[in-house]
Amino acid sequence: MDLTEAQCQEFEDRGWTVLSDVFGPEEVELLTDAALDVLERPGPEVGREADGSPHVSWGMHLFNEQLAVLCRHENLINPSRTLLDNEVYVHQSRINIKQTNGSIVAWHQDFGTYHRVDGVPHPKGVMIAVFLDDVTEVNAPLLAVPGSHKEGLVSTASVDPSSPDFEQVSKYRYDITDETMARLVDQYGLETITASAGSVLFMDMTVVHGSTVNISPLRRLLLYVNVCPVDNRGETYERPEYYAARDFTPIVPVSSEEFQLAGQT
Ligand SMILES: O=C(O)CCC(=O)C(=O)O
Repeated sequence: MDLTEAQCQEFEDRGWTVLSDVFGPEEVELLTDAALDVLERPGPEVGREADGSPHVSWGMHLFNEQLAVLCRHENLINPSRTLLDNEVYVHQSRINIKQTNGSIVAWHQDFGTYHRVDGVPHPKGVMIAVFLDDVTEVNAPLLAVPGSHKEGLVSTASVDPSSPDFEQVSKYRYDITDETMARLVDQYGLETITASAGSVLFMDMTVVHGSTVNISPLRRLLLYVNVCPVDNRGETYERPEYYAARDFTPIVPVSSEEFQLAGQT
């Protein structure tokens, strides 16, 4: 599978494109089981809500073989290679679960931290999201500013004493100020990204995005795979590998058949 010219154009103009029915119900189930398993891990790669329930797990491809194979899946890698016009490596992967009362994700650009903390030089990379639940307007969809990738880096650093690893690497947050957000939304608008389970989002990693608290009873489980071209590697290694890659080997895509076989072993 690869992207059409229209999908590539949409990615370039708006900053993202969504493909539906990339994965079928059985594959979604396989991935959901794998993701829920990883979220049971004690950490430190698992981030938690105030009540102790998991909301994120970084570096899923390092802890689960099925999820590792997903990160090499042809349906993720071939479109990314087309969009970036190069071979790619996985800079970061994560599981994001927003259960009932799952908390907000502040406005940010993934590239903000990748650049300032991990030393990724250029704003070239794709944030891929694999939808494992149906996401509608009611269960806290991703919100994003179309066209904001054209602005380059617009986030600012602020000290975040509430960060669990404040003393190590997450002393700063790279959020978007209220003033910048107001200007961007005035200029470009703000949209929800809704899609059914099995869909895949390809988003430029400089797009400004975030999400609200999920007050619905409906779970929202997404897998994220952030890839960069192999000539745009992280050059500083302050954070553990589950946040930021050490392996820059170009990914060799695996077929859907190989992916399904991985689930049977
Ligand atoms: O899934 C979400 O609500 C946002 C996650 C996100 O933006 C991120 O992990 O960078």
